[in-house]
Amino acid sequence: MTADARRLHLALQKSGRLADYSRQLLRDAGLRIQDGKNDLAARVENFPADLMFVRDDDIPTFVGDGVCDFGIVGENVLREFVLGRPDARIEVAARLGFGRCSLRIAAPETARYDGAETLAGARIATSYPFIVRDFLARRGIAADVVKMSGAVELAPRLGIAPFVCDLVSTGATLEANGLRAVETVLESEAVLIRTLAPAGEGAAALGGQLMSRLEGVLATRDSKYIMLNASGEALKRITDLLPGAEAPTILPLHGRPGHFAVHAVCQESVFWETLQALKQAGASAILVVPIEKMML
Ligand code: PRT
Ligand code: ZN
Repeated sequence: MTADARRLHLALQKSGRLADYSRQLLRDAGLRIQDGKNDLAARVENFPADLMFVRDDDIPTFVGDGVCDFGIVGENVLREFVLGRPDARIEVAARLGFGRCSLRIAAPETARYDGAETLAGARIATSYPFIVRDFLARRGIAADVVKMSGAVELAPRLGIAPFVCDLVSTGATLEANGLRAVETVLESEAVLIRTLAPAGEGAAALGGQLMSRLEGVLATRDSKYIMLNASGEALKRITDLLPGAEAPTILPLHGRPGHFAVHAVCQESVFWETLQALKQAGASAILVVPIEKMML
């Protein structure tokens, strides 16, 4: 393949919890995904990239082998894969902030639990045997890990294992099955992964362009532009309160000596509590506006 003919290959989940968010992220980065008949692959019309739609479990393999340059997958799936293949040629290029969940060990609500030592000699059913074994090994606990590919929460009732280790977001599934979380093994969110397999110069340049667009989208997601007025003596208190703002712009207000306009990009969510605190600190005419595009 010649360098100028090179297109990037991206692996996304075909359907499931990450599928819509993954496509939306690419759209937000300005990529127009061609609506085709083929639901396994799609071309990006305005950027040299092709998308492959696969099971999330296959994404680390494709990226590690260099079949795909990038992929979007949950950290839970990535970590399970990497623990099984420590030489995997994959790096995390960005944390994406969606698909948040935690991998937790749970026990029947009525069972006694006095800390991780309670797990010694017990059986734990999970779809993530490498992660659970690693968690136990780090604590010097010997337990029996049983792999199940689904319906893990049924294991205690079926007599397969008294403990389970499964993903939890709201906790409703655990509750519905009479289980309670006792340990958090991993906090997870979707990540953009990138191959470390040799990909040629054309791919490196394209990858850089894609990353710079995605970083722009991620930076603006929670970012807000905040404007307010304040008197000179309140400035220090106010700028200390601005969440994630590095260097606010401070401009004198025309016709109001000793008063200033403060403009800042806040790289974190701006909550009502923050606005109230700003007001109490002496800010007035506070305006918070979304940022559409940003290139860092
Ligand atoms: O078909 P494919 O293999 O691609 O998809 P999948 O069925 O393996 O995965 P999918 O789409 O269910 O999840 C994809 C990724 O989303 C996971 O690998 C996690 O990184 C992330 N994620 C976020 C979750 C959850 N939240 C989640 N709640 N994955 C699974 N769950 C399960 C949870 O285990 C429970 O059974 O959803 C159920 C509801 O959870 P509660 O706690 O809200 O009741
Ligand atoms: Zn899966």
